[in-house]
Amino acid sequence: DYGPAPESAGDALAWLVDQGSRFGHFIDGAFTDPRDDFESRNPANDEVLATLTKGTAADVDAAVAAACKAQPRWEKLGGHGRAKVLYALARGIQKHSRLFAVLETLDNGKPIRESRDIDVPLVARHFYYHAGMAQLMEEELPGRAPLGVCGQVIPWNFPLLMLAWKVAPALAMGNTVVLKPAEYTSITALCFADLCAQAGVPRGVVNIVTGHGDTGALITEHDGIDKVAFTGSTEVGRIIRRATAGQGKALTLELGGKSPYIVFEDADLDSAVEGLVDAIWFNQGQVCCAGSRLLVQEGVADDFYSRLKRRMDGLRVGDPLDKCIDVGAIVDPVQLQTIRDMVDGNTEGETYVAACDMPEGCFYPPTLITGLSPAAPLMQDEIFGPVLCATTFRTPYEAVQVANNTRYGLAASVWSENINTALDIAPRLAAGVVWVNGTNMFDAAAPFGGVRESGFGREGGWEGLMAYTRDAAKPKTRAQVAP
Ligand code: TXE
Repeated sequence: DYGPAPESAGDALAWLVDQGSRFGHFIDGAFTDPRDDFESRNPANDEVLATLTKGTAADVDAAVAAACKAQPRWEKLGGHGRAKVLYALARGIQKHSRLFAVLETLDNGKPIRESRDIDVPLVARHFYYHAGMAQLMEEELPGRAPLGVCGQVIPWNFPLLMLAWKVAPALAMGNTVVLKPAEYTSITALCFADLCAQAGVPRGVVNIVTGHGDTGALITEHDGIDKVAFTGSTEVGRIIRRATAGQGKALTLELGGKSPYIVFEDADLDSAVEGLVDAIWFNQGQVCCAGSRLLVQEGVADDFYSRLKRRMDGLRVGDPLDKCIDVGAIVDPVQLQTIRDMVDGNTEGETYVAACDMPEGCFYPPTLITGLSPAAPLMQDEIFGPVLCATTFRTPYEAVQVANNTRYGLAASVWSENINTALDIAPRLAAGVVWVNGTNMFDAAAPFGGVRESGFGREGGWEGLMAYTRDAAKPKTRAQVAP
């Protein structure tokens, strides 16, 4: 019994058809004429969902000019006034949650269960939280001022959630934004733009420009931008850091990861196996903080691997709209090829591929590679796919050494039934967040971000809000005084 029938794509496709399935940018409160420069496809069946417009220098100039013009009035509206708008956005997300969830699944390939139960609820929570903070800050935050116009570039793995992480705190603190979604997954951002127009977001406060990396660079390097917030690859993060360094722009970067998942011999092994389903097979492993590096204490390694393999065989890979699916489609054939190349290029250890039925197309099976040395390329490089790389350790000291043997530092998980072990190990790990007997837990109130090559700055919580303000007594940056 495979349970209920697949979610119907009907409403979402009807919405796309209503829009003509052709999109321009959203600038100064209205959609620009579509130019059909590139396509957005459903990775599960390769069907074209919509045609999109490439953001040119003139488009980015227009978006930045609209954001600049709108910013002073948005700031003067005050925390309570801005909260009203943010509450309206949160309610709008909830009201249209099914539409957003199905669009996200169609465009990205992630299981509907995830977009419906995780992504979209977290998006609504993010807007509610920041609406509340906007109200609170009116009294609680004297001496801070908004930065001005924020240029935000986001990736394809959590399209709407990454938009919420960027837009909600920026707006709460009185900034205006120019955001570029990833080229593979722009549709929910455009649907959000539509919601902005309905929810009473003043024109120019939110601007969405679509396009590829060159459009992203036009935004991040634009003179009229005061702060850049980027989530994506470490390579592009490096380019952005270099380019913005001389411009006096505020910058936060949330980049890649290779997060350790440490299982001690006294852990509840079944819970730790279940945790791995979330850590590495959630969103096909296309998660910056995925627990992609498994470290198991030697004495329980064989037992743990056999339980894990049994669980892997039970995972269902297939149509992302099917509510019973655990693992959906990889976002794009290029990403699929990258995963294949990395796994095929590996010469170490033993590879186990889940014995599940595999559909045709842009899918990759849940994979476990054991017996890797800590320095093996697969233990060091981010795969960004449903591939778990494993090694063993003997002592807690060795666990910490191996866990920290990485250029990244985004997240970590520690599994032990002994609270002393967990609390002893957690602070020794070089990671922005450490989960104990858990994984991938997020909340709008909890700051998230990395150390080392995983980036800097925090999103969420108090720290995330502060990253969208400046000391009101200090002079503005160059962009902030530009006409
Ligand atoms: O990322 P890019 P890609 C990692 C993951 C993945 C790899 C490549 O390992 O396999 O990166 O993915 C925009 N200036 N992560 O190529 O290129 C781009 O248009 C400004 C981890 O998709 O970094 C998109 O909107 N912007 C990660 C966004 O940057 C530029 C999530 C991300 O694309 C730009 C995604 C430029 N020069 C990938 N070049 C995470 N941390 O969650 C590209 N972009």
